[in-house]
Amino acid sequence: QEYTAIKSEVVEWSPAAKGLIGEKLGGRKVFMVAATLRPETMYGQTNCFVGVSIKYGIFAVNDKEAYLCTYRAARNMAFQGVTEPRGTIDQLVEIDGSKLIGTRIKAPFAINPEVYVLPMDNVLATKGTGVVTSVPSDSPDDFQTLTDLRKKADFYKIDPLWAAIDPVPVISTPTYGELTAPTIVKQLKIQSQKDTKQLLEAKEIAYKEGFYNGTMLVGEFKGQSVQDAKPKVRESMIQAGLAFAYAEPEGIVTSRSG
Ligand code: ZZB
Repeated sequence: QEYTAIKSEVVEWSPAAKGLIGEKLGGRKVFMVAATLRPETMYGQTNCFVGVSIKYGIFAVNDKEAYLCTYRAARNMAFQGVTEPRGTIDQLVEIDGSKLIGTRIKAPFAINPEVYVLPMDNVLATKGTGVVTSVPSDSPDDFQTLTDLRKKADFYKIDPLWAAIDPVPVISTPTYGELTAPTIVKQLKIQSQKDTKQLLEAKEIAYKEGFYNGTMLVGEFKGQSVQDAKPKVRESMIQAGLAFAYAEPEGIVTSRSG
């Protein structure tokens, strides 16, 4: 499975993270790294998700940069030549996902340039980097999680301000309009992020509709089909130093084969 790894620079740590990290970064900039199959949707990022019971690390890439992701992802990256020298895994800090909530990060290429880190129940530690960038306009899981967080901010222990950005229309589809994911979630009468079976169905529909019938509403490739724009947005992000290729070794991808 070939993902695009998106680099979101940390702008301001949550108080819990700041206390833990202290002086351990050696002056490096930290980027949260999210694995995505849909680089063309990055214009519509509204927040970033982590699992509260997942353990993350901050790993040195070189003297200037460090990446925040799971240990498993850091090891894959090391062997894919992301770190210097190749194969190096240098963990500077270990940190629980719960401590990252409320951290403010840059959202590369997004219409909203800065977003907050929020909790999601269904983040898998065994897939991608364990960090998920949220695009509620086009991802049913993201839209439903954002909806849950807004309804029950106290329960999820978040400041409502962190979940305040509305879904941004970035792709239009003939069947579902400019907000494909919210429309599908409503049609399937999905109520919560716990409705995992219906969310899986919604995701399949949204993937197919977006890929085969979607048209870009924003960005450098506005007006082009998603099929044409997808590799171009990816390349553009890589050229800008805001993304890199990240492959998941075969045989351990948990939810989906395609
Ligand atoms: C942004 C995005 C925008 C995504 C979209 C999807 C969609 P899949 O399809 O199951 O192989 N993801 C990545 N890592 C994790 C994780 N550890 N736990 C849970 N979810 C994760 O998974 C690939 C997608 O699942 C990724 O692409 C990421 O969300 C999320 F408009 O990134 B995506 C219709 C989907 N639309």
